[in-house]
Amino acid sequence: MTFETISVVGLGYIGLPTAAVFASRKKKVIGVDINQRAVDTINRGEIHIVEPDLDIVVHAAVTDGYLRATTQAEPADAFLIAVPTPFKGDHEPDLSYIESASKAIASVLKKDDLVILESTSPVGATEQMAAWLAEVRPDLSFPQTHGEDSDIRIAHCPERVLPGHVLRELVQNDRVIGGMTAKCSAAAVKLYKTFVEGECVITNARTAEMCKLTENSFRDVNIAFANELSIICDKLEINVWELIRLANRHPRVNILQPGPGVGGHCIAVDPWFIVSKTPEQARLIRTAREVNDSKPLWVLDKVKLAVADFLQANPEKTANEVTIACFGLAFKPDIDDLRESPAMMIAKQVLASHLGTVLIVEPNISELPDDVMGATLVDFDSASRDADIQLLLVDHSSFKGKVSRQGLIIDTRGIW
Ligand code: SAJ
Repeated sequence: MTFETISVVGLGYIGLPTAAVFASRKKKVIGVDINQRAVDTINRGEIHIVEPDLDIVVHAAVTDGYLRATTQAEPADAFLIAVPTPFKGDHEPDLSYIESASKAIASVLKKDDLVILESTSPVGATEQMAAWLAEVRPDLSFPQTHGEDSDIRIAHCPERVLPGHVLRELVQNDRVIGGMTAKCSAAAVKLYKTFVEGECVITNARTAEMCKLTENSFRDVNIAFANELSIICDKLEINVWELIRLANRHPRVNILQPGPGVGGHCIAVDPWFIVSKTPEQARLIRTAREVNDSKPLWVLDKVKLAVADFLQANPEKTANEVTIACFGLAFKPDIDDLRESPAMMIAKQVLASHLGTVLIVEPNISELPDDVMGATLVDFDSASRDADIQLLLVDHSSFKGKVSRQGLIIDTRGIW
């Protein structure tokens, strides 16, 4: 089996880098996305997302003729589905993007093709995808009914790359490959070995699905532990960062860092996929989500208390004369991604409830998003000079070592 043409469905933060890396290994890659603007941008050799060095790799792949984007599925030897899996209503996983992607490729499938689900998915999603494919193509046989003799091979291979380091981690990280049969796994390993230098470790599809959810839940639970400690320490008047540094000197203790909450599109979402399948059993995982989701509210209470303290110390002033500066909006340090960001949520609420001026320092953007339009985007020095309350929300490198000395400080990241 050879993979001359590879189709990547969903050209976002995972799909586009994956497509570009396959193309950089001289595979013919057809990228498919429903977003016409993204398709046009890529076909110009440009990118619509922010990720270091991705622009260079995509530009080369398109100019050399190995990568092309389209809105319509086309025949290929292997298909990788990398579409979003958000949750809906009561934290139930929404598989509708996987459903439309699988139905879109089903019509162009041919005997011996390989279909890989890369999207982070609840346990059972790969089998569900196989069922959707079979529904559209009764003329082909699938592993769920024909085992090793099936015409089509199917596997789950979750992505595990860290935003900001995607191109390096795509190549270097180990991959968990969960085929629906042994032949499916072997085919997927062969495909990934085109560029993966890490080990490709074989398991079944359900374990691969659960493995990805477990990795992100592990991190979420560990961050929740740190966040809960920070609230406890605040009550007990102990410096939580010093405490964690000391505890981490124990050879078997490794606590993560507290912050204003957990953001991004993965760690704050994926644990719910475990909770929604096994609500009775996943008690700790659910509580960790609740602890992390409530941390921004705790920070907002701290801001209210700081304003009250400031007014008490400065009785000549009124609330509308108090200036608050928010340092950082991104969901984590040194990126410009403001989506699903606890810092952004806190800044928005501060702006909505505070009567005085709100300043924002975010070195990675050039204009404020609509949600915080009423605030003023300023540089570090002006904010630290003009604000009465300094609220540090993101530990961007450029904020480190530059302590803001003026006014009351609320440091949610422990860098000041
Ligand atoms: N955070 C803390 N304290 C910490 C570490 C992180 O508050 O000690 C916060 C961050 O500020 C951020 C959030 O957690 O708001 C998530 O950031 P992150 O750097 O932990 O993770 P992501 O969402 O950028 O990427 C994660 C990674 N998963 C793990 O490290 C287990 C990545 O490898 C996955 O590929 C990615 O999720 C994904 O796509 O699932």
